[in-house]
Amino acid sequence: MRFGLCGLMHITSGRRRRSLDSKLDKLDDWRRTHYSSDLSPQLDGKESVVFGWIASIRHQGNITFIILADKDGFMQITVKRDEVGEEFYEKVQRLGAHTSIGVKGVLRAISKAPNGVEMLPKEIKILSFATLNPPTSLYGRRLPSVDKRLEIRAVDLRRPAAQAVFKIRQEALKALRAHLIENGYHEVHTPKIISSATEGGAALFPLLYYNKEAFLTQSPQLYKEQLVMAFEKVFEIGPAFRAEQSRTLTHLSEFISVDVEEAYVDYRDSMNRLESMIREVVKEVSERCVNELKTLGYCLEMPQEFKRYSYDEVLDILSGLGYKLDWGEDLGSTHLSVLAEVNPSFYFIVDWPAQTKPFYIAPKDKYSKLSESFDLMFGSLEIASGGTRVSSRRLLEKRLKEKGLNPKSFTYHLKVFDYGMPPHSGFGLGFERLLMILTGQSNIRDVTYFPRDQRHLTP
Ligand code: AMO
Repeated sequence: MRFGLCGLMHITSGRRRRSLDSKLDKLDDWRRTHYSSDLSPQLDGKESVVFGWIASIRHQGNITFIILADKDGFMQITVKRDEVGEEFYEKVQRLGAHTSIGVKGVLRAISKAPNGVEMLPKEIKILSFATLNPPTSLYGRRLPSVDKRLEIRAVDLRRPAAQAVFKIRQEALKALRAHLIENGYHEVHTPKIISSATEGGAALFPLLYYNKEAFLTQSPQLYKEQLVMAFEKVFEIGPAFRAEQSRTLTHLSEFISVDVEEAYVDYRDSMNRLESMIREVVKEVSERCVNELKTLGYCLEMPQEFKRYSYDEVLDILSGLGYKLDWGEDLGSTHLSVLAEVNPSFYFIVDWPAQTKPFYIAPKDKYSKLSESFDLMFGSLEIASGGTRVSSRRLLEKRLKEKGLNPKSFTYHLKVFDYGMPPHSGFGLGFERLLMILTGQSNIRDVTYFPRDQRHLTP
């Protein structure tokens, strides 16, 4: 059986698979000496062992060029028939894209190859055959739909553009964590199985917890607030679950929430922290992911400042553009699109009516209808929200009742407030939404390894 250029024949029968399995080599004591990123012309003449999967294979006369991909990039294996002998050469002719191999050989500097070096192989191990054609081409300009690609997500993630997105994800995560730890925040983990809603009753996933009803958490809100009593400055980067009723390009049923909470500060400090954290992440990503951003053909321009518009100012702007909104109403998608034309980059909307915000957000003062709250926007996309918290038990109970929630369901939380809850403030940031902005992707599923939404419970 000969595999075509970059392609594979469909070999689906069990007999065929068994026959291929019998042709596989064992890893034995072969171990990698170099990743593609370690290779350079300086290694000319050195022995090396490399592993990876075949990104492409091209036969040209008596030479076969294999482009081998590993976690860091690509390398070239140049198989010359007269140097490797017939048996080796025949073995190579059986290879096709996505096959996993190991190669031992000598490195040779050559300007045309990736990293300026190619490998002239001496031994090869075939470690697994790809027996099906993936539904997506790695290099195709026109991508199949996300739904199609998600069917074999593990292979779809081998696309250079996907690799670029997820390397940026990794760098962004590192930068977020480093920024918070360097600024004195303590990383925490809070329960994901909880007994009551924190972000309103509608979007909860119920589950059976022994013989009781429980829920997957919508956010670590109440726990992060409790933890400031002992640790003052805390953060968590973890999953949050929302039973979203609509399918959009910006909502997941399970997303990663970056939650920050701090004692003895208010919402102005939280906004400053959020802005400096995002600036740091953008700086790190643009410095460390130059190649990845180039692969994506994307560059994020940062504004001089993150402007702060009050809710009332936003209403005035919208009204000036012919979009009337009653005071106290939340902004709809049309309003957000209009605002995105006024400010397509990062900006805050602050001082929201208390009625639009959750029970734990503090009113501006005793008689005000406004709250000490903010949303961080990027054009029409909300990336984060936060605010000063209610720190008095009496007021929290009142706010719960106003929101139609039963204070009894929150007894475990309310009683903490009897032991001297300090004033505190914080925010929650949708990590995937931030990534959409960092990578220029328009569908949140493209920045998520295995997205969960109404349609996807597998893979
Ligand atoms: P909120 O509900 O606004 O606030 O959520 C915070 C941020 O999380 C992101 N987000 C989502 N991302 C993807 N899919 C979803 N379904 C989804 N829902 C929300 C958004 C949003 O801005 N406890 C408060 C935060 C706080 O006050 O600390 C909270 O969860 O980017």
